[in-house]
Amino acid sequence: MDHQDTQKGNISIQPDTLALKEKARQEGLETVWDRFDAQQPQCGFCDLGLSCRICVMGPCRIDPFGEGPQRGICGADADIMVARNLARMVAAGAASHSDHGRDLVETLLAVAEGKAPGYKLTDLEKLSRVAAEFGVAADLPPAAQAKELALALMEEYGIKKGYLQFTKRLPAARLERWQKLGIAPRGIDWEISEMLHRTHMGVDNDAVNILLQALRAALADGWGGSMIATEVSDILFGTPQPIASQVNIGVLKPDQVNILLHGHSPLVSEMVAQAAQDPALLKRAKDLGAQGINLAGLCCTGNEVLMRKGIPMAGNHLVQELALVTGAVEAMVVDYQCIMPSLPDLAACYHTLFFTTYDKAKFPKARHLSFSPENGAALGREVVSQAVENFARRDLKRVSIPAAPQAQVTGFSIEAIVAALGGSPGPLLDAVKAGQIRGAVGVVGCNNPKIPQDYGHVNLTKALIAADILVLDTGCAAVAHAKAGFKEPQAAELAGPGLKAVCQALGIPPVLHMGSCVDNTRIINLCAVLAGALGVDLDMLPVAAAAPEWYSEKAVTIACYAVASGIYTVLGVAPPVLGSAAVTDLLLNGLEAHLGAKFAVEPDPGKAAALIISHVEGKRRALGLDAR
Ligand code: BF8
Ligand code: SF4
Repeated sequence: MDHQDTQKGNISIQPDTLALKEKARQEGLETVWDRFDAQQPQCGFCDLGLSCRICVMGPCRIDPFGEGPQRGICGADADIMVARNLARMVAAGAASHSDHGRDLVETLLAVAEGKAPGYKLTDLEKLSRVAAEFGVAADLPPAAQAKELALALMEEYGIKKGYLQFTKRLPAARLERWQKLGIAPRGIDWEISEMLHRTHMGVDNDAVNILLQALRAALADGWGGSMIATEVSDILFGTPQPIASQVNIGVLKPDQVNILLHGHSPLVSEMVAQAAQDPALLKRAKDLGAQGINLAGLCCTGNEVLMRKGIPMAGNHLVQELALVTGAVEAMVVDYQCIMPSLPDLAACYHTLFFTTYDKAKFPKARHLSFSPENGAALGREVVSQAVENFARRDLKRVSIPAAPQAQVTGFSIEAIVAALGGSPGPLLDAVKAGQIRGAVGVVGCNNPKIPQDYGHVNLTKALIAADILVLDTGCAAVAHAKAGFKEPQAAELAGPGLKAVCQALGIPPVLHMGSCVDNTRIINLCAVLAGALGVDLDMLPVAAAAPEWYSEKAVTIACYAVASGIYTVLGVAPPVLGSAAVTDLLLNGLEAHLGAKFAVEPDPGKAAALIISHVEGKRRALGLDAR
């Protein structure tokens, strides 16, 4: 199924999406699919990576058929152009998640200094554990530990001597490979900024050399900025533990004040969640005729508060506009990333208030409340208070919540998985060795209107669990899986006999939610733990990753750090590299000799599953485990 199906109107496999898209059509409201259609045909040069607007001698294009120009005005050929474009995507993706991590570190410091009312140090055990990795003395009181840790984490962003601290979590063999290739990550900002420098006109003109730095920038995110985001979020708000919740647009309540939490960071949403429990605000909501204050998440902010608080999930990337079309949302509060610029206009078609909270992520027509660690708690209260007052303005004639919520269990941090296994990863390894579980695959990433929403995620994952492969998920993929019912313990019935028996014995679903997109670092950390326990490098493990419906620069970065970490990665959408045979060959083949892993591109979820299953069985064989 390719994007032509989408153009024929096959936009989603989800009934709630289809019903609300129809409501939008009836009300004359434009959504992402209308704009997608209006953009057809999309630019073939850009699709192949063969256009460049890095400087204003250009823009330039290269003719893929060999008849027109084969070089840009500066002399860049197809290989240079494609490599530079991909590398800049990686740099932007790494910058996004790593800057999110920086916001957490800034707040950690403010909390340690007693300047952030409403926030606290929640997981002291993790604080000590991570602080110890940075050489912080164990006998300091928590606030002092947090301060030293925050200052040490800030240094990870700058010019470091040596390599990022979290890379020490890896087997030595992996670090040695990186050092040999010159891709062991130094400072986080250093790698991102060097990537931009090297892709300026006339700097690095060797496609392979450019791509190696792209891998290093991606590793600076995966084993740096994103990992910092995950660890510090756990320290501040608690490490997730299994918790029951719900998913799909049916989590909005017709008789309550509905507030949607959208974006990526937990810093604002945690404060909104605190304020929503304030007795005075709850009383005011009741006085205005609402039965309560209902919070629901979208995208990765939704994943953050779902994992830690069980706040239900309204939907993933392609639902963000339609959630407003329910007419039942009093307020949407956003932080940053993946927030469609169309939202404020759509909110204005209803009574919905649209709040922006970061000075680095403003939207015209939004109500802007400027967040800082110092004022976060007050800001949360302000959002909830305005949302409550807005309940009276809801137009009941335009309300439609076309689905009943689906149950899910979430909250599978590594700590929670190890606890479910009885305190050590041993039983998981035993099940893998015995062949009951063949391997594990991270199915992650976005929605993309080129693919019917959730078709890729749900069908790939269904095939993997049926083949006794444990699926770990994050981001928008996780929402798709939950809506399909894969995150209920009863979903064990959908798994092959081996995985089913393990899930039933432990009372867990066959698809484990590990969090938001920065929490892909939980997956690579888990791989490092398993590799360490087996005494092998990560590329020896029977594991893989897949991003069936990815759209964003961040997803390219994640895929790059997965492959550089030794994890075979299958993409459902081709990145814009096919204009260079050399770059394409490097990604699909050449990397493997150096990193033990490579990319594949396969839009058909059935065929992607076959590739992954054969990879997992091949790795089992190489480890001397039974293979099918
Ligand atoms: O960081 S999966 S659409 S929401 S980029 Fe965005 Fe993609 Fe969703 Fe989360 Ni991740
Ligand atoms: Fe054209 Fe080269 Fe400038 Fe790119 S950098 S726009 S290829 S002249």
